[in-house]
Amino acid sequence: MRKLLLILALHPLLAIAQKGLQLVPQVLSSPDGEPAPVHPLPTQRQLEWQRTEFYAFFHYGMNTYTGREWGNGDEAETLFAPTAPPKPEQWLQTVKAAGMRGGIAVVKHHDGFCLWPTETTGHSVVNAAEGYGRETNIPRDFADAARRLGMKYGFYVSPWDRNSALYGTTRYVSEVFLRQCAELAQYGDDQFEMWFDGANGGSGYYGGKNTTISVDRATYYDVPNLRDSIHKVCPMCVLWGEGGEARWIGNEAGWAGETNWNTENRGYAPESNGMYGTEGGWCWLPGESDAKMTNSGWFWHEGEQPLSAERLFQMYLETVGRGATLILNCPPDRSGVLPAADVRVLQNLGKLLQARLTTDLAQKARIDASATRPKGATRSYETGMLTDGQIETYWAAPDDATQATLTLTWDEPQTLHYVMLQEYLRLGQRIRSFNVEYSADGQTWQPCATNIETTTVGYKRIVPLIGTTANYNRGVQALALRINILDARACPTLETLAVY
Ligand code: FUL
Repeated sequence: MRKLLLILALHPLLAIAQKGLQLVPQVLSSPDGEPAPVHPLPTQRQLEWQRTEFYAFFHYGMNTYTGREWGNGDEAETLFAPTAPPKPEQWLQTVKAAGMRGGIAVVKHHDGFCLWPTETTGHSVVNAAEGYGRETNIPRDFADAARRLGMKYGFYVSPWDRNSALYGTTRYVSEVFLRQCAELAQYGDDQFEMWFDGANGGSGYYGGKNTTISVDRATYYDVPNLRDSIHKVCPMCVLWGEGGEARWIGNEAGWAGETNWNTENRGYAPESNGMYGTEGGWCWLPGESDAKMTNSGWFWHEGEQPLSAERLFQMYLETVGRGATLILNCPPDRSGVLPAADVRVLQNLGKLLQARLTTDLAQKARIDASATRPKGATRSYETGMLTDGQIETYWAAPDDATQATLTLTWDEPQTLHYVMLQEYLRLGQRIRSFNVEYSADGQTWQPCATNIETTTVGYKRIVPLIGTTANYNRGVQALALRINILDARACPTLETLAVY
């Protein structure tokens, strides 16, 4: 008995219980002296997803042929009648030239029509118009094309189904929706995102009931089961929206907040907070901005026009350049290809991105830091890590610093347009505030980007030095440039610093 008492007294949990619950923060030191992480942190899957940055949305399906945006679900399958075989390879090739790294194809919209031969419903290409319609299998051809082109791919599958007679019952979830997702997972274990729309409009055909059905989208779709099942087959597939691994940016106009935290209080924060996220939120939930490249709907419509390449470039700066990803909708037409006018604009967008954001002038600058963390056993945190092109190396300040200045100096005056910063997100999002100054003579300093809210950095921040995303022309003439980090949740880290 005495022995037992002794064991109990030595047991650490018991010791805590005796003293009252005193949790002592445990800081594990790394042999490399890396900064302690600021939680929450991204999963590997989320990190790789964030690195996709810019990709396309392809809204194509029954609505392309009916001219609608939301089909009711009672459309005859034979209305799906492509005038030529749909060519996902042309879609992806075009957006690759525009600087995009992948795409998401809509394979089932709210009307329930499936663009692959599913076993879950007859409302699919199996019963489409004879010929090209019936031969269509978008998931198969889209995944094949993406692999050939070395691009990332995934599918949009609408949880809301205005065709299904089972919608609203548990059988719809287990026998239709989850099985459709499982079928789609079979088109490739290398998918990077599955897109689950939040729309649950209510009214629809529903197998002839022509009624209104409401569900609680937070609980109805068995998301935890869905997420586990998809991840078993597609380990790197982020479940967007209903799936809970990335958040809607809160608007469809192609902009994220200048202050944009990757953290959020999932389940409590309103979607209207999507632009900004929440500092100190309990989960990692990075923002994705969905926007259209045309002046009409998500699906192709007669007479629509693409926006200009300049406008799309600005959208890029206001989404990717503010730490969100951009999924830009490019709608294929009735012949199953992107129309010539859209292709031209996308080519021009690719040229703008190439001309304005690829020649990195930081590569030929001397970079000094006001303070740098001491070298570890195998790792250095010197400013050279900012420009080495390696995503797993980074510059970091010492533990006691939440402020630091990075100064770039050139031998000759330079014309500068943008500063690009990336935090080392494996250690969490840290920077709260910074500013940028330039010097024409290397002695006296002037503020630049003064109309820009220079707060968070996150995955990527592109700061237009002239203070607006709306035009490019002038730039800033400088012999030196400095970035002053003014406040951070813990000592700041930066994985990349580039200047264009
Ligand atoms: C919305 C949908 O209702 C639209 O039709 C479109 O698919 C868009 C991307 O998401 O919520």
